[in-house]
Amino acid sequence: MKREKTQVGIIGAGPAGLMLSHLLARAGIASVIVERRSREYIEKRVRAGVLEQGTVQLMRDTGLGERMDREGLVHRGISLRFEGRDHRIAFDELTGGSTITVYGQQEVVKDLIAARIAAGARLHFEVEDVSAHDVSTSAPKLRYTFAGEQIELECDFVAGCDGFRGVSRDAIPADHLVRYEREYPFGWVGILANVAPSSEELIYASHDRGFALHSMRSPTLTRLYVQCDRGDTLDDWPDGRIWDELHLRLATDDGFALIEGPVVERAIAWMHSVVTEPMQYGRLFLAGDAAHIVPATGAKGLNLAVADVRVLSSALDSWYRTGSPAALASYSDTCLRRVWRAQHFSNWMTTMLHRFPTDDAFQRKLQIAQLRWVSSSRDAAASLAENYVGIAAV
Ligand code: RFL
Ligand code: PHB
Repeated sequence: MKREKTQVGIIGAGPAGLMLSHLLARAGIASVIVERRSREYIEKRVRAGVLEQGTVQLMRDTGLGERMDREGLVHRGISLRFEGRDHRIAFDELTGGSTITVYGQQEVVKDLIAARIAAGARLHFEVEDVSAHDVSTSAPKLRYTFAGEQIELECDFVAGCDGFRGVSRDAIPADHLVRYEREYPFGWVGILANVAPSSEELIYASHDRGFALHSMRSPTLTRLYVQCDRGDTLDDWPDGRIWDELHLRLATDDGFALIEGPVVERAIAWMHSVVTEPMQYGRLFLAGDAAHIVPATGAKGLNLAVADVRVLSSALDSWYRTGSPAALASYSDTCLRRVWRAQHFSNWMTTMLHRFPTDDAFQRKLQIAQLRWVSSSRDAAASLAENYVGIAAV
């Protein structure tokens, strides 16, 4: 077994792990990232699309803003579509100027990888059998196999940034963790179509047949989602059925025309909320989807991952600079305040916009009443807007 050393051992090269390594490097703290997938795989993984203002600003402030500012699409609002009409939520007017930016998660990941590699980072792809050890001592370790060689990496700290299906949580004794969870009885069939978006802004549609979302990645790439039943497979959703449902659910009284195009990517995502508390055990810190996931309706997952590692990098910086463990000790509580705000918002958006199998006609009337209120009361619309663009203080 070959022995290596670093200050912070990071499991996972998603947005959380890569951004953490980037922020630590700026503070002069060394890290090693171990990722089980290939670089090509993670750069192609199509996921989130919406960056909060704070995420955008962090990218800019840390030298990652150049391509995002050129190619990202700044949006000043979204549309809630129901009863055949659009109801615009004007983020900038309602929040004192805040906006969101549509820039694909895989683009953020590409930019982070390029920046890390240019800075000479130790970023290892296709690493196998990663496990964390001795995390309750002052000498935690990662063990893994890389290029056929078994490695033991001695660290000061371990960051579990390995997503929802990662292994870092396994290093925490079960009786130290509480898991809060809600499964929704539906998912989203998502497609990426090689065609210009049919609308300039995102459209969140609540229809008697279920939810649909019109989003985009660029002036020539449209991202679309339709609510499906839990347990459906992609075989249940040939392209024709997806387009038919999108046309029905996105229809308006004034003849909205959804433009079809070749489907270049398709996947199903289940709507699920999970929080594991606390987000720390000894010298192991969980960040991003490894600690919590939200249903995609609020567009919060990637933004929460970035917010976590921002808190973690500054707490580690404080420990290395002053020797004080205070900021590290409050990491979990600090993050969980934002996480639960985002959980509430994501749950609220999800229940307001989707059709549940148990919903009756009464429930649908309530849903429509709520949608009318959110889009007609300035205070209600401002609350949606404030949460969507990202709350600075929670
Ligand atoms: P990731 O991105 O899952 O990265 C974890 C990384 O760890 C690796 N890994 C391991 N490496 C080594 N050893 C192991 N044993 C490992 N196990 C796992 C994985 O290969 C991976 O590279 O987690 P991270 O960094 O916490 O980032 C979280 C985000 O990816 C996630 O929250 C968002 O994609 C959620 N999400 C959205 N978030 C937004 O903020 N805005 C959106 O608009 C938005 N839309 C979405 C979404 C997620 C979706 N899906 C597919 C669930 C839309 C969809 C459809
Ligand atoms: C996306 O563009 O992929 C997207 C946008 C908004 C969401 C979720 C996903 O709420």
